[in-house]
Formats: sequence, structure tokens, C-alpha cells
Amino acid sequence: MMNNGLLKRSDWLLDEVIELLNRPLFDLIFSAQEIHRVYFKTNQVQLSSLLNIKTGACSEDCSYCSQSVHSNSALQPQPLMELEAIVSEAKEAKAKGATRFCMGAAWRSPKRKDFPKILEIIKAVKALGLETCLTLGMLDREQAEQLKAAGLDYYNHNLDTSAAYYEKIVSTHTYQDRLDTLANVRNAHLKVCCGGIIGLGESMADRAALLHQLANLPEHPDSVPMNQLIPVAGTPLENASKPDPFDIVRCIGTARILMPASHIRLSAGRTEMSDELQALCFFAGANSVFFGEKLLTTDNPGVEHDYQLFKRLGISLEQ
Ligand code: SAM
Ligand code: DTB
Ligand code: SF4
Repeated sequence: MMNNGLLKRSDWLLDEVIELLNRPLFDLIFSAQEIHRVYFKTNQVQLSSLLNIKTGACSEDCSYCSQSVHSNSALQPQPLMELEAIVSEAKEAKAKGATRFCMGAAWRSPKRKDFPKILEIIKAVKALGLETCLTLGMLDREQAEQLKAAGLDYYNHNLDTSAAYYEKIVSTHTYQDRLDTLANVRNAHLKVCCGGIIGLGESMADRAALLHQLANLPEHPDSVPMNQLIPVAGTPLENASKPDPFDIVRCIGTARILMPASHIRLSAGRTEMSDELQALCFFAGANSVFFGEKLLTTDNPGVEHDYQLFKRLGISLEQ
């Protein structure tokens, strides 16, 4: 079949991904913007709000994460939040313009005893007229099906980097574990939110391998969060060097071309990005952000700053 760049493909060659990532930047952005305009309304951004509903003391050793029990971050662990407090945060997020409410828990996988409460949380947040998203770690088939039956819309589970580099970042679970959870989520007909992190010390080849993996999943993830590492004191990556700002633009532009109908979310790390860099990311095809003063445990640009930025760029909010 002819590829004019407008078809959804899941047979991308690694060499094609490498070629996109290495194009002259303006050629990459030009192609990405052309494709963006075929699949999406221009000048629109989707807003997702984040809430950490269970903080810290996670058994896993992800080197970037403040919530790992193996890290020496200053974070105070907190148990699963009460339903009323979650609903109140969700109402506030909706009032500020968020259309999706994403809830994260610092778990390897959800415990049996917590699961009924999670199902109640989904029902209550959904009843507010918000899309719901959860990220709870690994899920088995039955858990994914129960979440779907409770009305969950999206499940976030990132691949984060290439399979080869993942082993250097995490030792308590494998890349295959991540792929297995993604399969369970997809088979339960939940929408998939899956992306990665730039700035873990990975090479351009690792970024190409991650994007290749994401674009060749049996279905493109509906949402693709692109995070820039937030180096957190006390984690093994606290002194990681900041990636070249244009590299995140390259990853976003490439993701837009590879997965033309997916929302690409400019995710963690925006407090460290200039308005001009963020604008370039939107120009390269990012059309979603995490919105609100906080991500999970770290800061995010304030809502007033974001409203102003969208106004200055002529960007409106996706309803
Ligand atoms: N425990 C669950 C899991 O691992 O899937 C859910 C929470 S985990 C914090 C969700 C994602 O947040 C990670 O996969 C990673 O992409 C991102 N993340 C965590 N810490 C980060 C950091 N310091 N900088 C950038 N992204 C980060
Ligand atoms: C995703 O890709 N990024 C979000 C969300 N999915 C769960 C999390 C970013 C976390 C940034 C570090 C922190 O706040 O702890
Ligand atoms: Fe952090 Fe999730 Fe890894 Fe736990 S599994 S350490 S919460 S990224």
C-alpha cells in the first residue's frame, strides 16, 4: 500500500523512525504539522488533570521516580485518598477546563483490598462528566476487565524508553511485564495512554526504539505522553543532564507522524521549558498537556500561566 503519510500504519521500520528523528528540524515540523491538520482541528489543546491518589512507598526501583521505596527522596508516603477528597479535586479540575481526570497510585500493581475502592472512585469521577484515566502499575486481565466494567476510559502505562535501556533504569519488573499489561488493557477495550521519558541518559537510538515500539503496538495508543525527566533529589537520576530542548521537539514531531490520530501530550517537565519551546512542541504536533499546579509529586506550570500561553498562541481548549 502506498504511504502518503496519511494512513495509520503499524509496520514502521526502525530506519524510517531514525530518518524522521534526524531530519532537518523544520522539515520534520513541516511534515508533522501537515499531518496534524488532516487528523485534528488546528490550534486546539486537550487538558488532562493529574492527582496522585496514593503517594510513595512503591516497591519498584524506577531510577527516575520520587515514589520508589528505594529512593532517598524527601517524599512523605500517604495511603489511598478518601473518595470525597478525590471527587472534590476532580470537580475543581473540571471547573478549570480539564476534560480528563487522571489518577495515579504508587503501586507495582493494585492490591486486592484496594480494588473495590478504586472501582467506586471511577464511578464517582465519571458521574461528574469527566473522562477517567488511571495509572496503578501492572494489571492482570481480570483487573483490566473490572476497571472497564466500572466505566474507566483510559489506562496509563508507559514504556518509558527502549527495551534495551529499560533494564538500566528499572530492575524490579521487565519491559515484557509492561507490554503484558498493555495487552491486558487493550484486550479489555480500555483506551491506552502510553508514552515515555526523554532525559534518562538514553541515546537517540533508544528514543527511536521507543517510538518504533509505540507506533508498532497492535493499535496506536490513544494518548502518547512525552515526559521530560524531572530530576528529583534523592533519586539515582537526580544529576542527569538536561536533554537538548530540540530533541523533545523531534520526538514529538516524529510521534505525530508515526501515530497521526493519537493525542500527543507534552507532559512532565514543562516548568523547565520556555514558552517558546512549548510553542514549538505544539507546532510539531503536541495537542494535549497536563494542566494544574501539580503533576504527581512535582510542580507543573500554574493554570493562569497556561491560560495566558494558550491565549498568546491563539490556542483554544478541546471540549
Ligand atoms: N506506578 C505506576 C507506573 O509505574 O506505571 C504509575 C505511576 S508512574 C509515576 C507514571 C509515569 O510517570 C512513569 O511511567 C513515568 O513515565 C512518569 N514519571 C515518573 N517520575 C517522573 C519524573 N521524575 N520525570 C518525568 N516523568 C516521570
Ligand atoms: C505520564 O506520562 N506522566 C504523568 C502521568 N503519566 C501519570 C506523571 C508525571 C510524573 C512526574 C513526576 C512527579 O510528579 O512525580
Ligand atoms: Fe514510581 Fe510507578 Fe516505578 Fe512505582 S512503579 S517506582 S510509582 S514509576
